[in-house]
Amino acid sequence: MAILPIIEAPDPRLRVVSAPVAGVDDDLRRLMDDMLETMYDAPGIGLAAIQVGVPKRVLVIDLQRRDEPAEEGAEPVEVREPHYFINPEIVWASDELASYNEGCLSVPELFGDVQRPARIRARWLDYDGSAREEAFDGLMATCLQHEMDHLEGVLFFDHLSKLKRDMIVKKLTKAKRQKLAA
Ligand code: GNR
Ligand code: NI
Repeated sequence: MAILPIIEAPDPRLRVVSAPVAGVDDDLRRLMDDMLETMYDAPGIGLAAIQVGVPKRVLVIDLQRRDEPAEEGAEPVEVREPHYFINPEIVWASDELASYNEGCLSVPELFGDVQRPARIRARWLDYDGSAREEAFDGLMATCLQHEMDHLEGVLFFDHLSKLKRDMIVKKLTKAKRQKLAA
């Protein structure tokens, strides 16, 4: 497994529309393993393939990951619950919306309240290529929609008011300029 560099905005690669995956094979599973390791290392709760420069409709999510407080003197116990989504589609979304203060590994240190459907039903291919369909709510619904936006080249701040979006883009552009000058 490998930790891959995460692309940060503004970068035109994050605006690419990712292509459907034709088949689930060992190469794709290796990519998903690397994405998961990259996400845990960052750390984040989700990662889309385009964030590591691969324009495929693949994403990973793990909301559970935390180091459990261990017994005195014992090693911390890692609790992992990875989810893999290939070619995900939303087949139903609630009219009811939920707001969450979202962040993004490609938009470091900046946050904004985004409104999205509170509940969704999604269809996708699993790690082994089998078809799945399930309903989600809470943070899982928010995170899955955030990741699926990445597959369309959409970032969370695209959902904010022009004023807030412009503020974030300005900060990102300044941070990038300082990085290039360093
Ligand atoms: O780690 C992440 N946290 C997060 C918090 C609120 C809403 C969405 C997210 S996803 C983000 C990781 C990321 O950038 N995924 O694309
Ligand atoms: Ni993101």
